[in-house]
Amino acid sequence: MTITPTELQAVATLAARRAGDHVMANRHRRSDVNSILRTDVKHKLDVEAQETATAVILSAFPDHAILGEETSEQPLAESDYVWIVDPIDGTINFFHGLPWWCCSVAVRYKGQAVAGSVFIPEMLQMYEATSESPAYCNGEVIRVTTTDRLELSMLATGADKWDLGEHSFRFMRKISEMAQRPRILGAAAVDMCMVAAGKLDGYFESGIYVWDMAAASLIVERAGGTCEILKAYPKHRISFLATNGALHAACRAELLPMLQVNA
Ligand code: LIP
Repeated sequence: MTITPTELQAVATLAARRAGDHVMANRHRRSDVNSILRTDVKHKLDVEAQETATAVILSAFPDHAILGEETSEQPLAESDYVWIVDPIDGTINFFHGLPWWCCSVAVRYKGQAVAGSVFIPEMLQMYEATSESPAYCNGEVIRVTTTDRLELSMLATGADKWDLGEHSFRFMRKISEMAQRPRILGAAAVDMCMVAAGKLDGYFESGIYVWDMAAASLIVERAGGTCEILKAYPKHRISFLATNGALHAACRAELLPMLQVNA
């Protein structure tokens, strides 16, 4: 690899920040959507923020590939470097005015995560990591918790966008039984950054997308935690677990069998 992780990190951070700044400057347009679905919104600012991040990435690395939430159906350019962009993770939160959303930019080299940045504009927090660095929040090194008792843990989960029925409720019930307190906060990458920063002990969702976790999973791992795709589905959809490491085996043992029966 000729480009260093630090160089890639700088561009990831700039792309996430510019995307977030664009959304913040247009917060008055939070109802400005292309369509409203039963469990999702297609937001104009999602599209614009992805264009903003893409412009930053391509001006630095014109021949790199970009997988973005808003353009995930398009073919990828041929490159060893693949950037993965979630322009607004937590779109529904943003739409309702809840500040728990972020802009996430990651880059993989030959399939391995090399750098990732998650910008949470309304909290003024920038989370970053490379494959060779610790994880940082606003330049300060962060670490996961040392909680090793599931019944004393705080675990975040989410409502699967495509299946709000019994499938989702089974997992929510299970997380509630496992943790001291469960939380459903609505933005996977923000939740994972909280795991990295030692504010949550773990996070699980039965159905998210690779762009929801690409940057934040590297940040969790570099903060000492453990991340795992428990199950993969077509079109970049996954069941995903991120923990402080100490709780990983216990969480996995509870959740994985449920996924095996839920084809
Ligand atoms: C969202 C996730 C959230 C999950 C939603 C959705 P988006 O991402 O961050 O945790 O519950 O189903 O995937 O669509 O706002 O980028």
